[in-house]
Amino acid sequence: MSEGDSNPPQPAVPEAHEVDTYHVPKAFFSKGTGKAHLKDLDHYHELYKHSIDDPHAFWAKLARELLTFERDFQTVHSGSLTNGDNAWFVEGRLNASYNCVDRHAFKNPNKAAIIYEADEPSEGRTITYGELLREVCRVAYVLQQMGVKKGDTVAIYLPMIPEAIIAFLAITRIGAIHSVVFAGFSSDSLKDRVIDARSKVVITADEGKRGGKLIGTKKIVDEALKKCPDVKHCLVYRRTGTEVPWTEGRDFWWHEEVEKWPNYIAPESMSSEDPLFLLYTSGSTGKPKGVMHTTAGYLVGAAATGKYVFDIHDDDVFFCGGDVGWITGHTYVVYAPLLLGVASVVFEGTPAYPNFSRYWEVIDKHNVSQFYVAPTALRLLKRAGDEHIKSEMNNLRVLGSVGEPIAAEVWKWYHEKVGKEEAHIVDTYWQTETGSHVITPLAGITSTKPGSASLPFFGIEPAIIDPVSGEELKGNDVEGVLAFKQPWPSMARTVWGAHKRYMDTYLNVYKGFYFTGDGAGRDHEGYYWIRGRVDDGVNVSGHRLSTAEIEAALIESPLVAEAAVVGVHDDLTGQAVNAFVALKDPSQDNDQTKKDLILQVRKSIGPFAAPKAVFVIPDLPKTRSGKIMRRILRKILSGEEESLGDTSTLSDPAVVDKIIERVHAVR
Ligand code: 6R9
Repeated sequence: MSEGDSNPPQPAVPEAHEVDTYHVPKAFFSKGTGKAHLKDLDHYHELYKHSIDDPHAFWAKLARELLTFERDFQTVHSGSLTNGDNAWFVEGRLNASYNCVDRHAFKNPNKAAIIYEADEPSEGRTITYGELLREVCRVAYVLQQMGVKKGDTVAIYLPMIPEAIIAFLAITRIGAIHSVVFAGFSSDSLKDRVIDARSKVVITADEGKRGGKLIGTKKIVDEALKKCPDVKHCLVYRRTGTEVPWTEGRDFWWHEEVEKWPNYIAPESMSSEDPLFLLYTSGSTGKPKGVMHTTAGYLVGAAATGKYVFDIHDDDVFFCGGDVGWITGHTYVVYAPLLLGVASVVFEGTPAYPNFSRYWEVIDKHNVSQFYVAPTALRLLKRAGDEHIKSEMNNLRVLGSVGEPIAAEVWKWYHEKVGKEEAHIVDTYWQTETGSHVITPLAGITSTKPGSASLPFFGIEPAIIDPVSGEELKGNDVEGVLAFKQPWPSMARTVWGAHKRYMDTYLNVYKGFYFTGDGAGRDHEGYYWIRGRVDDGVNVSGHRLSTAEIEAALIESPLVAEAAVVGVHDDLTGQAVNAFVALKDPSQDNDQTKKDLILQVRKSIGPFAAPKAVFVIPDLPKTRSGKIMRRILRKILSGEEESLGDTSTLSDPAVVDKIIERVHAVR
């Protein structure tokens, strides 16, 4: 963080009288079992205090309650935030797929595990826990036959189909590590992630189907694998049946391979701290970070938040609209619902296909009790008009929000129109690195304020830190950056192959604390308000991107001398990517160049990262030490030219007027 790169100041914590407090709707208790897992807010406070005062006793009890360990642990936690060597449930042994599948399959083989809602509403199917066990075992066998061993990494590049979940669980069953790459990423991004993770096998599909459109999934994989000589095998699920290019000896059809193997394979015994998965997330430099989670701690976090935040009970049907390519899908499409033995809706499509009623129809059709989605989808649906909400959604008792701050008016719309004032809204704040929710209301328990993620989850001890002095700001009514004072079970343990980067990004910024990278305020009642990233992150439709990564993609073009990317407010996507480029040859400044540059980012990272606008400027605003002052670009874009602040530190202050001129000319 530096003067040049910090985000604009965020609005102060709203005054008490400006904010409405919402209590748990009465109707919440007339649905489901009629009771939340906790008694009331006092019960939360009591448990929370226990979780902070005696985390060992608290987590030991919860871990034993929620997970099945094949060998019990003696040491609940060792290590520290200062040393970056945290380990949980140390001597324990367990297997993730056993915990998600076997134990439910033995008890309730006919219970629904996955409800597949295909892109076309008429397709789709339900998979029971008994079936899931057989499918997972057969794919586990296939992977084993391909030479995948305990500790190896396997990449998943799949659309939102049940086979994605089967793949997760098959990999963990044999003790391998999954590394899912969101199927919207380009072949270049896939290649980088496959190489960094040293994945041996890639699991993919012939094509994807989303919003009525086909996506050439296998083609993208083929392109990536040209530069991944270490990938020996590619397992391909037939989703659409189209002809795809085939590399003999490397590519194998899923349906042909699984037929060869038996329906049961014993789960590999894993140590609590064995890696469970890698998931790449944007860093403040161009290179994505392979965030590593381990087995027991992550699973305890997923199950505990599933139980208390979403108030999941045995007969619930849980629908998380997030993609398995992001952490939200990992924890809340796959692990939380399956660990708790309930049905998880796997939705292949989009909220707009075949029309804007799709989510609501899915909720009715499957009697969904908890629905979880990002505000960007809600903004789209709110804008589409309330006439699309014809469904009754009678069983709905919890509505979750994730990925970015939710504006009060969207929150209220969610509450009134979707929830019909009968469902409890939980605005859940967390990150890829935290593994599961860290600041969040508990469904059925916590009174909420639109726009606030409310109170810390068990074991999370937040600190608001003054970014200038580095001192913790005690008491209420404070504003600063958000950090955590104690380790918690589901925190990431390292960045794959780059532990120093892990330490420098999260644990060395404020010694003894975990630094989230977000600005936040704590109001007069101790409620937390997340302000957004203070680093170079941009949040587009709930996708976390780094400006550095997009800049790196732009600079790959031979036309570009320098590039600066900023996120600016966008009504629909939350933030939008705007790119400023200085060209090597100024005569190339034309529409085609701009189109090419947008294409360049699409190709290099993925369509979701494409700049909404590209501005060609003579030079970037830079300090004398060469630091790009993105703050100035952000202000110009948001029409705040009058309050650019001190520009005298720029190496060429005259450049500012030229940029303003350019931005105006384009608009
Ligand atoms: C789960 C997920 C993490 C970043 C995080 C913050 C933003 C997430 C939020 C939220 C405000 C919420 N964020 N949830 N901001 N309110 N409820 O999104 O993980 O992709 O790693 O992004 O998203 O800025 O630091 P990830």
